[in-house]
Amino acid sequence: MKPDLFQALDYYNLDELLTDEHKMVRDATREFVKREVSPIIEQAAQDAKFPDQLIKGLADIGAFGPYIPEEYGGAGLDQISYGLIMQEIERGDSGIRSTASVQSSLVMYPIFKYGTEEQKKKFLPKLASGEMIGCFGLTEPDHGSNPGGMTTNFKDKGDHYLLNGAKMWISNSPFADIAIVWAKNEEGRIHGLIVERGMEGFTTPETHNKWSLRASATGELIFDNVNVPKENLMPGKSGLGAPLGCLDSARYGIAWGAIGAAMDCYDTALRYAKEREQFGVPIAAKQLQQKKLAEMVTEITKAQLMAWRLGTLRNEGKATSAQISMAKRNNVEMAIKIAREARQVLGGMGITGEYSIMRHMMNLESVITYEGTHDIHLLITGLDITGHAAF
Ligand code: TGC
Ligand code: FAD
Repeated sequence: MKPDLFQALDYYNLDELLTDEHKMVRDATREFVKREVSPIIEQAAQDAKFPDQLIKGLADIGAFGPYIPEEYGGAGLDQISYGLIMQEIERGDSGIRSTASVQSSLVMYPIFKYGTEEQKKKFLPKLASGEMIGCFGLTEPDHGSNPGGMTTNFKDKGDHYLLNGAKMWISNSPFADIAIVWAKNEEGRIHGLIVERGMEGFTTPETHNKWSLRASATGELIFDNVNVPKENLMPGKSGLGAPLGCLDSARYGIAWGAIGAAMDCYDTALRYAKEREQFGVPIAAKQLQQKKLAEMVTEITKAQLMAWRLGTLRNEGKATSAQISMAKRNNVEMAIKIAREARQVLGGMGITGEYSIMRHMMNLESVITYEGTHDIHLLITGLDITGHAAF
């Protein structure tokens, strides 16, 4: 892969809206990605192997639980810092951002929000330091967009719960130490359970042959009469709103992350267009290539403004789920379109692993599907503005 010459795009001087802390956190993450992620990520994706040597560095830059309070091992940062960290990591690779998103918003967040003090003390510091990795099991083979239909269930056996069922498409499952599992009790009410590797009857087979998110490990969670201690149920919230509340936080992170992938594609295409000569001039001098590049810069700038505004609303506790859905949907679509256009700017070279664009493009096919598909987020906006659920 070519050396990482990335230069960030800030067409509307958005840096002026950031605090010194935001810029420091962002620059530290950018430096980490250049130093640790860029040199190894292409090979990891080609080999379809999660580069677990990155875990400690991700923990050190505060990517695990950026907004979780310091007393539990988190970085105690605000929502803009969290977003900027996701942006910079996804600039390197969506799969690495996935690991950080899942750890922060889908594992640490539910334990922090819905867990007991004992659960927080037991798990959060180890998750923040990367000593422990978690995953989040909501999706099932027959229930993806409609998680409320889940059949994974647990029965009260007096001194423990008996868990049965299966989850699929679970990021980090093959190597996770714990899984946040959403399952129905005997009354059909959804609860979150912390299932630990090593519990008898709990297995996590890996899903192979993905063309997307190849540097991220994806797998299943199988529960065959698993005895889960009662103290592993998170008591703070039940019902579908509990997992969906975690998704709000993760979807917000993706709205920023997708900007990172788009910025990397744009930056690569711009540099290539200035260097590559055809018909005696750089292709950047041709109107058709300028149209592509000018539209990319415009769309990235709009997405940056949306993410920044959403971050300020989240800092004030005012962002709605529907506002988050709109930003996730818009920014991921923006990124995937830019990846496709940027690849064309590179001609044949665009399909090789010499450049990051094709990897981003393939990754974004997962990003546009997980955490709620493109269609589902549109229907969430539809419900919000009309009052009619069309799911
Ligand atoms: P509905 O009846 O609308 O809602 C049920 C209850 O949930 C509440 N609620 C929310 N609460 C918090 N945040 C949200 N975003 C919420 N949306 C809804 C709602 O108020 C209600 O509460 P209550 O108290 O009245 O019971 O539920 P529905 O069954 O009609 O479904 C609505 C729908 C389709 C929007 C929802 O099911 C949905 O979002 N589906 C998409 C599923 C999804 O996003 N799955 C993601 C799996 S995790 C993942 O992909 C991780 S990838 C990680 C990575 O690698 O980065
Ligand atoms: P389906 O729900 O079957 O949807 C198929 C198609 O139908 C889609 O186009 C969808 O938009 C459309 N559709 C569905 N319902 C409607 C409707 N009402 N109206 C119109 N169109 C509709 N899940 C987890 O729980 N944890 C994870 O860590 C996780 N990681 C993932 C990692 C990867 C790489 C991938 C690909 C997925 C991951 N997922 C995870 C699962 C992801 O959230 C689901 O794939 C997603 O929610 C969609 O579910 P589905 O694949 O079953 O598609």
